Amino acid sequence: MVDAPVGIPESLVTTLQNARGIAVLTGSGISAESGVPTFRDAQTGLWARYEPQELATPEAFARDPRLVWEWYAWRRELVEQAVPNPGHRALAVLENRVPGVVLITQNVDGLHRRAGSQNVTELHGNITRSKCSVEEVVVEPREDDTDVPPSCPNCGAFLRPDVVWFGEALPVREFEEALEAARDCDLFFSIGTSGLVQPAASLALDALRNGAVIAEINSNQTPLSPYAEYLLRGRAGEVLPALMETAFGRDLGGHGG
Ligand code: BV8
Repeated sequence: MVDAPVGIPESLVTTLQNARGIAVLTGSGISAESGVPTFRDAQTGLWARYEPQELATPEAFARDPRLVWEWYAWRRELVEQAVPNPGHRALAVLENRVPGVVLITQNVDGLHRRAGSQNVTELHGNITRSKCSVEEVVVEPREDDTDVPPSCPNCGAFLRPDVVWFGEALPVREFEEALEAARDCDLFFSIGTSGLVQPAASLALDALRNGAVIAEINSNQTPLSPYAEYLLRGRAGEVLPALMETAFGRDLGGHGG
């Protein structure tokens, strides 16, 4: 195990440059530097007294649809004000420089696509989309609908955020894509995730079982750390650009965001 608090290990650069297949799993830590609170940070202000796992459930929505809708409206506002950070942009560069990179995210903030990544698998949905809570189709509220939550224009049921709540199954196609990428890769990056939420957290071990090298980029230790060949301790917004620059040179090309 190579524990590189700041520097980028040469052998990781070589592995990155020669990798046959790369899979990347990101969590809320990669969006922290864009001002999007992680799940384990204390929620701020009004939401300080709620646990995300209490609000991000079908039961909470059934019990208090207004509270849950307002919590997501607050988070959606944060996400819409957020800007992709150098960590997101470095992953867009990686996708440009290495064919076939699969970016799997647990995040629902859409910042990877806004940073220029094209091939993004959103395991837990996307907070900027709404869907009918009965028909499960993605649909936006009518302009003049000021109810909280708003109603489905088709059937009148409550709308809900198009995210996967605790206790809900992940989207089948996305999870199969993620499993395939984890099993086919020879280099698996776990970036900014505490690795506590299943089944996303099992992807890294799937990769390991299939012979991949694990590289973890995180400001803290996680349950995955003991299995990682490379532990890059630090902020994704600093480590990822340094890694890409070392591996691919400075002219990283600009990316929108
Ligand atoms: C399912 C969308 C079954 C919603 C999310 C007991 C044991 C095992 C599993 C379970 C169990 N009991 C219940 C379960 C299952 C449950 C689960 O895993 N629970 C956990 C809490 C134990 N999982 C589920 O319910 C899943 N569904 O199992 O369904 C099923 C099957 C068939 C049919 C029906 C049902 C669904 C899980 C998805 C939940 N939805 N998000 C929303 O956003 O509101 S999960 C949500 O939390 C995120 O998407 C993300 O996945 C997770 C938070 O994790 P992280 O992203 O890792 O964030 P966290 O804050 O924890 O960590 C941040 C990390 O970044 C830290 O390590 C920190 O050090 C680091 N960091 C911070 N800053 C930086 C940084 N690193 C680098 N740079 C920085 N700057």
